[in-house]
Amino acid sequence: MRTFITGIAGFVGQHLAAHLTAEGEEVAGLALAAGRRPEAGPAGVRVHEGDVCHGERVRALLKEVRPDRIIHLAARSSVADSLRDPWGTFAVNAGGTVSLLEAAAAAAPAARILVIGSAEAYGEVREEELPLTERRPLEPLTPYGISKAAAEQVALFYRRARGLHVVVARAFNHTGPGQEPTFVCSDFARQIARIDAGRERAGLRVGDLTARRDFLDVRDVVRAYVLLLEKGDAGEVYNVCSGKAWSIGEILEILRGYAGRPIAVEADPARGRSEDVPTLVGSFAKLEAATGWRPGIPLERTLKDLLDSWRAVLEKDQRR
Ligand code: A2R
Repeated sequence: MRTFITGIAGFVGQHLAAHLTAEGEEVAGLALAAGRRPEAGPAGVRVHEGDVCHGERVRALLKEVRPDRIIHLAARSSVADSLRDPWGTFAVNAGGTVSLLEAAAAAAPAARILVIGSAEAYGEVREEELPLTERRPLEPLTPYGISKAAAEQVALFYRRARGLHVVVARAFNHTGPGQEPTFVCSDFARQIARIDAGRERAGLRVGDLTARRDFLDVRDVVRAYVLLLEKGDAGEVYNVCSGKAWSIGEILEILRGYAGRPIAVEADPARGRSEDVPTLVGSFAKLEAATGWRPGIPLERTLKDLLDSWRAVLEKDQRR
């Protein structure tokens, strides 16, 4: 079985490549030429450089790799960035999905394909609508959410009109070792590791702590993605979530509990987000019914592993 992963050098891409190679699968992928860590990935993984929006390049790569499965992770993944550069986010997230699926229709029409949507596409939801099921209409509030809602529609179009075997994963928040510190859990963990190591004297800077999110461990997420490729129905959308909401403040307290010293907290208005959605929590009943998947790793362990991974990064830096 050969799997082609777009966005393979990103956070989820690296975990996914590691998961698949550990299962003995053949893995190839696409990373931005100018992107970070284009060489990343476990041994035996073939990483090709290119932009997912360049249809000809993607088509040529699919012809060369001849994948049985494609997982489309390449994206501008930050809500905050999407507010600064809505067009860039839309071009990559929606346009890149068109580009990939056009290429797949021409060069890998029999491949099973998973397109990654986002819970940000649900928009502002009322308490009584929680936990969200896939039937809840999408009313995105941010350029990122809009771009992901569009990517889903693109995926469903290629199923309907071109007969591709496309499944959509609607991913809620996820975190774990290797996540960029532009995301809140990783930001807090990195700051705590730096304060603990005496590299930072100021307190831990935080934005809005009230938003409530449904967090999964990235290792549970990649397991869900592979199961969806194997068992998901084409043309269907599946929430990938834990079913539990954690406030950002609760996450902060768990991480502070792992610190080696008391950690002062300072409010940083620059870390707040004006267009934020107050609460997102989903139901994974449809995913479980289709695949048997359930979340396996408790958030406390995920956060501990994340903090330990930042500690290891700092130690490595210090030894240089
Ligand atoms: O922006 P970079 O240099 O970090 O590269 C990102 C890459 N990427 C692209 N690849 C090919 N062509 C493009 N035009 C393009 N633009 C961005 O996609 C990065 O290596 C990867 C996405 O990885 P992360 O930003 O680490 O996101 P993560 O957490 O792995 O999320 C995977 C998927 C995304 O579709 C998210 O929107 C969704 O799950 O939550």
